[in-house]
Parts: sequence; C-alpha cells; structure tokens
Amino acid sequence: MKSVWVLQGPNLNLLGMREPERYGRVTLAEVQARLDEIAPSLGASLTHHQDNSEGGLVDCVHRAWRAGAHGVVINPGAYTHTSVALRDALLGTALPFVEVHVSNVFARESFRHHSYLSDVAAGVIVGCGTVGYELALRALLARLMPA
Ligand code: CA2
Repeated sequence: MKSVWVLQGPNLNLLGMREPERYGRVTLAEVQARLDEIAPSLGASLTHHQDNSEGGLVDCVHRAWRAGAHGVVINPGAYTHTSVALRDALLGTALPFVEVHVSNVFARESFRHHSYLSDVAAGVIVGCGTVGYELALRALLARLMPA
C-alpha cells in the first residue's frame, strides 16, 4: 500500500463554491471523497490537507516526508507561480510529486505560465478540471509501482 499525501494550496477550499465557470462545481470535499473511493483499488492510502499559507504547505510537505509518505499530489494554487520555498521543500524531501491545476493555466494570464515546481515534478496535469486529481493520483501510482 502506497501512502500518498494530497495537498491543496490557497483558496482551493472554495472549489465548487465560487467561479464555477473556471473551476467547476465539484467541491474540495467531493474531490477528496472521490479520491478516497478509488485509492484502495489502486493500492493507495491517502492523507488530505488544504492550507492557505505558504509556510503551512511547506510544513505539510515536511510532515508527509516524516510520516514516510511515498509521494504527493499537489495543487499549490497561486504559490505555483511564486514559491521557491515550496520547490525547496519538495526537492529537499525528494518526494515524487505530481502537480495539478484545475484550470488551463496556459490559457490564462502570462504570470500563470511559469511554475516553480513543474521542472522537478514527476508529472503535471493541467486544465482537466477536478478529474485532474484522479489522473494525477493514477500517474503518481504508476510511477511508484511500475508494471
Ligand atoms: O487552476 C488551478 O488549479 C490553479 O492552481 C488555481 C489557483 C491559481 O492561482 C493557479 O494559477 C491555478 C487559484 C485557486 C483558487 O481556487 C478557487 C477555487 C474556486 C473558486 C475560487 C478560487
């Protein structure tokens, strides 16, 4: 059984409640429930966290590593485009991670086109809506448990 931590950055607690045209109508609780539903059949157990602060997310990465997590699925929200600290936490712990963005960041403002994480991620899922979390979990597990 692989332990995967699913980390959600700032404002993602609003999923499904605001800006549905951009982020859809599925709430964060529903995303988490769907992942929990499929995880056992994929051989994974999940730990979910959402944090609105940069330091809180860094702490979560450290906690995941100390707890012996095998990998991380992360939507870093706006910290994607700003956070050297989050990059250093993920690099420093050497946890394999898949980066998720619900919206297509490349179809949005140019400041969203750069990620401090993508070049060190195991994979990146962009613009697939909240289904992207499921795709990311499957991709991470395929990497952790090669056929
Ligand atoms: O598309 C994504 O998943 C983003 O990571 C979402 C971030 C944004 O800053 C990134 O550029 C792309 C924003 C998260 C805001 O989440 C909300 C969700 C629903 C309603 C309002 C905000």
